[in-house]
This record gives sequence, structure tokens and C-alpha cells, in this order.
Amino acid sequence: MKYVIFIWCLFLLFFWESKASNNEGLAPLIQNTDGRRIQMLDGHWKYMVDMYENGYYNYRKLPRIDGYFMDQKIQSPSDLLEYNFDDEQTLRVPGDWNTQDDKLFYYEGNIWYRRKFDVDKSANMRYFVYFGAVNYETHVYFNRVKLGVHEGGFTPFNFEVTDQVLKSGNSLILKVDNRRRPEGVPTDNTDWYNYGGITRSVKLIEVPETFIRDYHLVLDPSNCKLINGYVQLDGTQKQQNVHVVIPELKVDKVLRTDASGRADFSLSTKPQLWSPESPKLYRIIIRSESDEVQDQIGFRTIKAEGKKLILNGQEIFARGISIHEEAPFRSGRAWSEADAKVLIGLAKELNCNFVRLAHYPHNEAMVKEAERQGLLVWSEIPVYWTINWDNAATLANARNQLAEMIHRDKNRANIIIWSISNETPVSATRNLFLRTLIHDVKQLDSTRLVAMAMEVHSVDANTKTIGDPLADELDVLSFNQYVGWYDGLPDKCDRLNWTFTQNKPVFISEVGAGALQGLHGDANQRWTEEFQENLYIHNINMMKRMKGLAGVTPWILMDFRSPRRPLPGIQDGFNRKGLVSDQLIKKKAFFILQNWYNEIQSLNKK
Ligand code: GCB
Repeated sequence: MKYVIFIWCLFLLFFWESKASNNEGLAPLIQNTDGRRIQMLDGHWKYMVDMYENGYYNYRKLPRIDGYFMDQKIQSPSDLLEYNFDDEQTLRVPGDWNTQDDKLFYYEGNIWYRRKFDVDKSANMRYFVYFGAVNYETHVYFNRVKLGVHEGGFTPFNFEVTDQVLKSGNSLILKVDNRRRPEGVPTDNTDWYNYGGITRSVKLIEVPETFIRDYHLVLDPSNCKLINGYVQLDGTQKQQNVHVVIPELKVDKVLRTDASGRADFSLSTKPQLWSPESPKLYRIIIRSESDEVQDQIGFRTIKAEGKKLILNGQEIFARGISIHEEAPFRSGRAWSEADAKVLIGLAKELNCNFVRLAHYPHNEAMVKEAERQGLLVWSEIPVYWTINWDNAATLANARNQLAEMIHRDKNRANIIIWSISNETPVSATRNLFLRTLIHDVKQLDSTRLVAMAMEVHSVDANTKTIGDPLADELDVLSFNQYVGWYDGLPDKCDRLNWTFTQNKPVFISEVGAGALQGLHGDANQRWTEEFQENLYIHNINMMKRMKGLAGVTPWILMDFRSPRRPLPGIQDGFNRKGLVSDQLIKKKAFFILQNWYNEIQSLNKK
């Protein structure tokens, strides 16, 4: 009992302390920026490399009041000024800096960015600058005033600039620091490339004084004829009539927002359900007295029932693949609709109905393309391997990234799983940390499943299980396993059995082997396409024997850059577990997995 109380006190301590975070000045996130009046701030931004953070600290290492963010110009030839944005080179935004200039390929440090722009400013409107993602820590300055700070490289954030925005000559300056840090999320040790910079679009959003800041529409988990949701206004006129209109379903629901600007609602209708076979989306119009926003939303239900995964009331097997947010052909961070079309198109070709977007929230184009093409999604935050479990700021940061991920994508029908972590070693502090995140997901969005990629444990030489105490608290039993690659050779699969005490759907969130595309040889020779092919054959046979297997997302669709992978002539800085090379040439294993997925699909059709 004493032990339980002690643990509980620790938990509470975490909870309260976790309010400490590096974020500063952020405005509550605006929902659906694609549906707003925006001025894109993408394009060529001036940049300055600042290895010593000289534009931020003075020679006594104290923050400067005349830092680079003041964007000064000399007024007379005798003036002393040691920087000048006007004469600098440019970087493309969005885009990581590493793949834009050879000199920046290995750079981990600070870079200052500047974008000048004019605004066709209207009276009585409000303005926000919105960043899709910037890796990793960003200090934002607008017209020489500091707006604030955001930590985390894969989620959106915004600041209000209504009072500062000018009709001409606005100067938006960012200090972006991509140094890895042990207390960061992710921590300093990962198996992917640490691309730095403004990796997603930057937008200036114009909204009326009172605007529709947020909304959520979701099918009732136990009633397919009921849509639940809320609308949240922001501004001084909080009490308004708001219409939620779905023209195709002849729905026009009128709500009245309360003194806090919020209206919760339920509306009866019978939408055609979104599914991989028929990814139906409806045009939704939300209209207040002062604002209107439109979206495309689908409706479906998802639940775990015993060992079954149930989509829209029917059992489904998730034929998946893991994907990193890495650009096809050119490497670097993927960000565009064109990148998403290629990656999602390949997953479709593999005959997937599911993708694991690893190991951090991907750009919105990926999620939306997957939704249009009928792919279910597992979305996750970069709580990966050995992060600082006992650091309150680390927990606050992870919680914030989780909230930002859920906020952005809560209206996407294809997301069925929020995942809170990947391959984290069991310990008391880690359990407390992750338990807080599980609790958060349930608070923020109880309509989806909560998972994490767990590790496996051996019962005996031929039996494996999950020995993670958190397995009881998650909705699915998902784990990474590398039998045949890090764990024995592929024929080990033939002898192995799996046993689970929890009655939950089983997901293999990773399985795979490295192979250099075009390298051929014996099935026992590592790095050949034949070795990888053989490993897939043995693993698939083993997976066919696993009771309650409800989904798989092998590792991984495409080769991706990782500094942990130096082997010359084979890896050359790439993790080669892709089913296609970084140039998108298919390896033999691609077809093995594709055949299995075809087989599963035709069995399900019978
Ligand atoms: C894992 C990690 C993944 C790695 C992969 C590998 O378990 O979750 O991020 O890239 O193994 O290739 O070793």
C-alpha cells in the first residue's frame, strides 16, 4: 500500500510540474488552415548560419536586446553593424536546410530566417502567423517584437499578430535551433535524420474579429446515425448562432454558443460511412454570424472488441506499412502534396488499407492524401527509445506535441490510432510518464484507439510475449519484432510461438530486414534482396499462425537516411529496410508482402 501511495504522489508531482514547458506566447491553434483566407509565406527566405548564437547572446552570454531579430540597417557609413539580412543567400521554405546546400548537410545548430512581406490589411480583421512545423526549437520575432517560442519539430503552432501587422515591410524572423538534446522529444538518439529548418508551410491567416477557431465532428462510437461535436468561437462576440451544414445530407443544425464561445451538439443523420473501400467525405460548412469555414469530413466508427479490430461494425485486418516522412527520389523531409501522392500511391500499390506514419506526426498532405485514397492511419509522437522520463519539462513537451497532433487531425476519419511512444524500456518513471500520455489521449479524444509500439520479451527459447505493464492500459497489443534480423536468422520464425495474456487485437508495428536494392545473392547473405525476401516469407508464415493478429505495418516502405547506418557500399547513410529504394525501385520483398495482402483481401471477400 505504501508503495502505491508513493507512486501516486510521484504521478501527481509529474502532473503539476509538467506545466513547465519551453513554449511561450502561442495562441490557441486554429483548426483547418486550408479552409481559411490565407497569404502563403512560403518561398525564398533570407538566412544566416549562427553557430555561436551570436545573434541571440552577447559576449557575456546574456540575451541581447539588439540581436539579429532587430533586422537593423546602417544609417551612416560610420555605423557598426556585423550582419545584414539583405545581402544573405536564401533557403526555400518549406524545406529542410540539410538538403538545400552541401555545406549544411551535417549542420546541427542555429539558423536565422527572415521573410519580408506586405499585407492587404483590412480593418476589423485579425491576423495570425501559422507554422506547419519547424525543427526543432523556434524563436519567432515579428516586426522586431518577440512573439514567443515553440519546441518540437513536427506539429503546428501559431501566434496572433493583429496589433503588429503593417500594410508593408513586415519582417518575420525566426531563430531555428535543430541541435539534438537529451531532454528533447525526441531525445538525441534516434534512427532517422535530424533535418533542420522550416520544414512545412508558413501562412498568414486572416479571420474576422470573432471567428470559428475550432470544431470537431465525429460519429457517435455506438450509433452510426448520430454525429457529435463542438464549435469554438474566438473573439469578443462569443454568443452567436452557428449553423453546421452538410448539404449532401440535407443537414442544417443551428447552435447557440455560450459565454465562452462554445457549443456542443449532436445531430441525427445517416451518413454513408468512410471506409478503405469507399473513402466517402462530405462537404461541411460551419457558419457563424461573423465567419464561415468549410471542410471535407468522413464518418466511421472504430473499436477493439476482444481480439478483433472493428471498423464500422465489421472486423477488419489492417494491411499496413510504416512510412517515414522522407521525400521520394531526393531524400530530405517530405512536405508537399506531390510527395504524399507518391508515398501513399506506393502503399496503395502494395494493397495496403493502413499506414503507420512513423515516428512523429507527418505533414497534413500525407494524412489527407491517405484519407482520400482510403488508407487508415496510425499517427504518433516522437517519444522514442530513451527519453528523459524523470524530467518534468520533457513530459510537458511530449504532452504538448500530443495535444497539437490531436488538435490538427481530430477531424480526419482515417486516423484510427493515436500512438504515444516507440520501443521504450520499461521502468517506474517511464510507466508514469506514458500513463500520463494515455490519460491525455483519453481526455482529448476518446473516439480512437490508444497504442504504442512496445518491445517483446522471451518466455523461453521458442516463446515470446509482451511483458509491458502498460499493455493492460492500451487498446491494442502493438509491438516491434525483428525475428530473423536482429534476433536470429529467418528460419527462427518457424520455431517461434507467441502468447499473450491480454485479450486485445495484436498488431506488429515493425518487422523487416535491410537490403540494398540491386544486390543479389544467396538467401543467407545479408543485405541481398533475397535475404530480405526470405525473411518476409518466414515472418509471414509465422504471422499466419499468430492468434488475434489484427494488423501489421512492416518496416518500412522506402529506404530513409539515418546517421546510424554508415556501412560503406551498402547503407551509405541509409536505413535499407525499405521495400523500395530511395529511388523507388522495388525490391523482391515488396512482391512477397503484396501477395500476402492480396491473399488476405481475397479471403475476406469470400
Ligand atoms: C526499430 C525502430 C525504428 C528503426 C528500426 C531499425 O525498432 O523503431 O525506428 O529504424 O528498428 O531499422 O532498426
